[in-house]
Order: sequence, then structure tokens, then C-alpha cells
Amino acid sequence: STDEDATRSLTARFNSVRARSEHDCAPLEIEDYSLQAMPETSPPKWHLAHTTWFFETFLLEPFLPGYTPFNPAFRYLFNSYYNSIGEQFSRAQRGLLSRPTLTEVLAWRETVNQGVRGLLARGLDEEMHRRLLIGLHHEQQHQELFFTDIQYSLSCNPLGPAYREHTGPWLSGQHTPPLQWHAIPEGLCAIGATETDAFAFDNETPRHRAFLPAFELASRPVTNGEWLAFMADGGYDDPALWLSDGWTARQQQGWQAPLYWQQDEHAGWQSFTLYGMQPVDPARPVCHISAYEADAFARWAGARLPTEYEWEAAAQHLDAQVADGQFIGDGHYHPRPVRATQLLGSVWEWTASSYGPYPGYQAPAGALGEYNGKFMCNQLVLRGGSCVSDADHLRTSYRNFFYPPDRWQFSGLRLARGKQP
Ligand code: AVJ
Ligand code: FE
Repeated sequence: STDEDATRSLTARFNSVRARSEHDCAPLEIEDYSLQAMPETSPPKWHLAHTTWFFETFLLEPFLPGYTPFNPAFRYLFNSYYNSIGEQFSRAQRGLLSRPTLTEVLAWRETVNQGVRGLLARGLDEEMHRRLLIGLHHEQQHQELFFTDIQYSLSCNPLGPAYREHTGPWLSGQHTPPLQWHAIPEGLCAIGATETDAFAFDNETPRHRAFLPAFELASRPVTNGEWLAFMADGGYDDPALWLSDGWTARQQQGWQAPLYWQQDEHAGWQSFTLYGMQPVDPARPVCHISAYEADAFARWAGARLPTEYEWEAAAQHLDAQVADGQFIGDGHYHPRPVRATQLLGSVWEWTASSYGPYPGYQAPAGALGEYNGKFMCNQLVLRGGSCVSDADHLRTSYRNFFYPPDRWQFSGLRLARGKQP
């Protein structure tokens, strides 16, 4: 029956998302599982455990008859930020969790997997189905964070260990396609998730209309080659180009180049990647920049950052397809050289928009209502997805968000032109 088909495909999806977290850890050494190099990042073992905590807390405890938590202490250790669930273990100390061991965490994962499969076999009501989808998308978010976090941790080791070895030449030698501008006419556009989307986070709702003046959006992200020109032109040393908070951050942190870039006397600019140190390829999109750097670059280029509304309206206008972008399924854990026209994938793109509630937004009831809503302050929206995002996790209405100085994500930029809306 259709119900059985739906259950079978949901179970397959659950199995594959869960298996991928473990698959992504396969290149790690045991010593890597507890690394936490800054308070904003989490160790691999914590990601494996926290995503499991999510399914246990929101699905198994309330809905699977007779389920008792694998270990009550894990409720505290691997809870992240849900006030209504209680105390949280200090985020900055996640790297100190030498116990539970990886073996115990993997056993917990297996127990929870069996529980969820059991629940699926019994059949899900609407609320359970909604929570299962949130759990899967939550795990996919943490899979992306796993990559950016482990890259940061490995970069702090003077030996510069690679997550994976790269074979073949890194420099593409590719000529960068000239920047073109998509002209988007003025008009009313509909922003946010649609009813027909299989899944969307609450922060993408409600869909609502907004009037946008005409604007132009660049056909591709900014490249490393263009970033090198900005650097050579003194972009990092000209306060006139920078927002006030941006200049303060640049001064305090001594930014002279994107995160992970180092100048080698002989070989020129190199960058630490998931493949270890590699030459900076001018043809690839620039990444690991803060919103402040993105904004300064745009001003230097005589342009500006798009708003998130402009980005989404352009995606609709151009009929951008998620399938066309570079995502994790590509198997290359770094942005590939830019193509003449690309909107989705490869690098997240900083927008000029504050991460806030859409008009009419209502956070869901209970602890899951804290998932997105409580972060709607002091962060900026990024759009598009990256080389380590999963394609089936994304939509053109997807809103990622980070603090303006954050640089450890695969964050880049795309230019816009036209009167500031
Ligand atoms: C959307 C990536 C900013 O990092 O906290 C993970 C994703 N939300 N668990 C984050 C998330 C809950 C979120 N970001
Ligand atoms: Fe989380």
C-alpha cells in the first residue's frame, strides 16, 4: 500500500542519514573525536551523540511505549540549548568529554536507530512524522558542522593533518568566467517556504509577499582571484571600505586574508583545507570570510551584498535548481572552480539581512520552538548551501545564519547592484 511505501522510503532515508554521520567519521583517528579548538565548534563525538539525543528526546521518549533513556546523564551532556528541557552542559567544554567513549556513543546510536525503526514499523502520526523530519534535517545540519569543525581543529595542529588526501592537481588552471549581471525587474515577490515543500524549517515561514525594486545579481560568487586583487589593492588596510564593527574586528584579530590563508615565501598564497595545505586557486570561490570582509569587498567592488529577499527572488526568477549545485554528493570537500552561472551550492553566501522573524512568524510550541526562533538576534542570513551541505537538505527558501565575524563555515559572497531596498 501507499502507507507501506511511504514507511519504507522514510526508513531508507533515516538509515542513510544516520549512516552518513558515521561514514563521514571514517577518515578520523580516535584522537580526533574529542577535539574542540574553539567554543563555537564541537568535537565529532559530540555531534554523533547530540544528533542521537535529539531523536531520543523528541521521538522515542514521548512516543515509543516502554522506551527508557539509554543513559539519563546523556540528557544533560548532549542537550544543546533547549531551555525548556533543562540545564545544559557548557558548550565550550564539549572537548573535555573523554567519557562516554566513542564505543558507548556508537552503541547509543544503534539503540536509538533500532527504536526509531521500531516506531516507523508501528506507524507514525502527523506529529511523529514532523519530528522525524526535523531530526533528519537536524542531523544533516550537524553533518555540515562536523566538516567545518574538524577542519578548524585540524588547522590548529602545526603538522596540518588532512581529513582526506587529495589526488591530482589542485590548481585548475581554469579561466574564470566573466562576471555577468542578472537583471531582476521590480515587483511583488513571494518569500518563504511553499505548502508543497516536503520539509521546511519554521524560520522559512510564513510565506509572504514583499515589494522589491529592480536590482542586479551577479551570475556567480566572488573568486579567490578577485579576492587577491582586493588584497593587493589594500582592501584590508582601508577603513573607508569597512563597517565600523568590521574594522574593529579586523583590527583586533589582525585579519589580512581569509581564515586559513598563509603566504609562503616561495609558493605564494596557500590555504588550509580538508585536504591539508593547498595552493589558493584563483578560479575557486573565495570562502572562510566573515560578513564584515564580504561587505568591505562589495564596497570596494562598487557593489553591495544582496538582501536575502533579493537572493530568493532571483532564485525564483532564474528557476535555480538545487540539483545544479555542488554539494556533498559531489565528493569534493572544497568549493570547485566557479561556473559561468551558479546560484546554489559550493559556498554559503552572506547577505545583508539580519536573521529575524518573517512577518507573522510563530515559533512552534514547546522545546522545538526554540530551535530557530531564539537565535533571531545579532546574526546575518546566508543563502545557497555549500560543498559540504546535503542537496536533499536544502531549498531556495533555506535560511542559514551565523554571527558576522564567523569565518569557519564555507562562507563566501555574491555581489548585487542597484538601489538598497
Ligand atoms: C543553522 C547552522 C546556525 O549551528 O546551531 C544545529 C544549526 N540548529 N542544531 C547551528 C543547528 C540546531 C544551526 N545553524
Ligand atoms: Fe543541534
